[in-house]
Amino acid sequence: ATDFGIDKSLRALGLADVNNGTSTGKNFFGNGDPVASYSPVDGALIGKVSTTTREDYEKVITTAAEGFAVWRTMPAPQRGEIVRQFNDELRRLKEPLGKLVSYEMGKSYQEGLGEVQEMIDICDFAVGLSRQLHGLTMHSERPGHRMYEQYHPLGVVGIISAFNFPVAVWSWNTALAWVCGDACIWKGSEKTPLTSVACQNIAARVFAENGLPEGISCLITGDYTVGEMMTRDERIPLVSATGSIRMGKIVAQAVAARLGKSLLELGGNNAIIVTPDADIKNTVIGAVFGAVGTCGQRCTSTRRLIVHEDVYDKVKDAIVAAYKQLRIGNPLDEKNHVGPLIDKDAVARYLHALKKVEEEGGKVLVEGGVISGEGYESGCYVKPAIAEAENHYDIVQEETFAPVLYLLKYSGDLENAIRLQNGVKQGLSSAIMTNNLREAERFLSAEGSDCGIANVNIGTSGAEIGGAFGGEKETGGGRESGSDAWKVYMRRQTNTINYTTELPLAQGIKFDL
Ligand code: UN1
Repeated sequence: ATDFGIDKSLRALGLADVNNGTSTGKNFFGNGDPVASYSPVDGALIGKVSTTTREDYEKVITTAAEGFAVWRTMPAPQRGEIVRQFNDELRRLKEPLGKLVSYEMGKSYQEGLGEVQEMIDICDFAVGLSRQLHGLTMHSERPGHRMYEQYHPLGVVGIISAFNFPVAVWSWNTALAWVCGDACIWKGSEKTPLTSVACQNIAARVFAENGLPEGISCLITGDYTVGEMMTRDERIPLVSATGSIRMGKIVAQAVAARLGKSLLELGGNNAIIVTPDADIKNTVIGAVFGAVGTCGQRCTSTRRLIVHEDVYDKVKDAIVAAYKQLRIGNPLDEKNHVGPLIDKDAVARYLHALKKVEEEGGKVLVEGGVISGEGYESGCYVKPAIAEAENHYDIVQEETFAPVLYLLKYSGDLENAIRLQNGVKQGLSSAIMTNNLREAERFLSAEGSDCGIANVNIGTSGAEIGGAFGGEKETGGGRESGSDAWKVYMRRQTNTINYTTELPLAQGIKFDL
């Protein structure tokens, strides 16, 4: 794969030897069978990464625990300084890393760069946060007593991330966990193992240059059985998992069985409500990017468009016309909007959704299908499709990780649209397009959207790192990234100090000896 500078990027990321070889990366023990990474862009083998055996895992967890013992005693602002250095490396390597993300995962180069930008942003955020891990002080009910709370590092944190954001989601977790004083063990997706090794190499270098133990950042590789080693391991107080609802339920149960904490960021079934007062031009931009960006493989992708009958035909025509302009092809070629799906299984699920929506009575407006011929040899390129459907269809109730957009019609009051929008099991992201203040505020009110993210006059995807990211219901309830999401990576301790010569009991209890 010499086109588009892939080899050069691999070299810049220290991955030159992975070309058809086996890489273990830095500080990463892997003696299991190697997993091969094939690019969905051109079907080529990019490299192989060894997987983690049970024995390897024991070494990793020991190394991580040793790393944690040192790291937790370092003042938080000094930990922030390490994250700042890590971020310098990300800035320096933004292009090669963005390119590798694009090549290994299939999203457009612009989106690959955008993903690395999210890493840079969260690191900036984490550096500032390293001086702001604040607790509260309280007034004690007893004289001569002081009460306050403080946040301590939690321990070794497990991170399970998905193929669709192979680097950003790790960094949302790890940048915060690091300034909070935790060591991290990351299991990236087995579909994108090379981006994981690239990130691990950067982190390992920064820790080594600062004379810090390697175990503060660890990587494990493999399928769900490797993830299970972490979810069942009581030495891991927190498991943060991003992926499907099916996976999340398994993780949650395994972690809960040992009373550990889990942070879940699972599927979405995100809708944009388009009211009669919507700006149609902006609606088209928001909806089309939301539905076809990352080839519909974001957890925030727009799956449903809930349009008022008064503007339905206008919106429908404008969106269908916009889809005709879409260029599908090699995502490294910046003239293309849409790259491939991750693999052939994803293509099969996409085709199933198209078949199912018709079987349930839907009407296809923009025909889908797999694209073949020159430039499309990987078999993973598909046409973004649109179908008119109804919210209660089984297939509409599901999250299909592909560029299939369902057009739903509502009539009457906004309440009807909100009912449809909330009428799914998932609760991640939502949006309304309207210039009507009353409608916008109702959508954001307690009787409005039930999602973790609710936007006005922008689409459902592309959240900034500064806000807490996550959703309700089957999306899992976790919050990552900005706001006060850092608190989950620390343990809170309430301290009461008596500086008198007496020992009065709380609640006025008398206990005379
Ligand atoms: C994901 O798809 O798992 O809001 C994360 C967005 C991105 C993150 C998506 N910032 O679309």
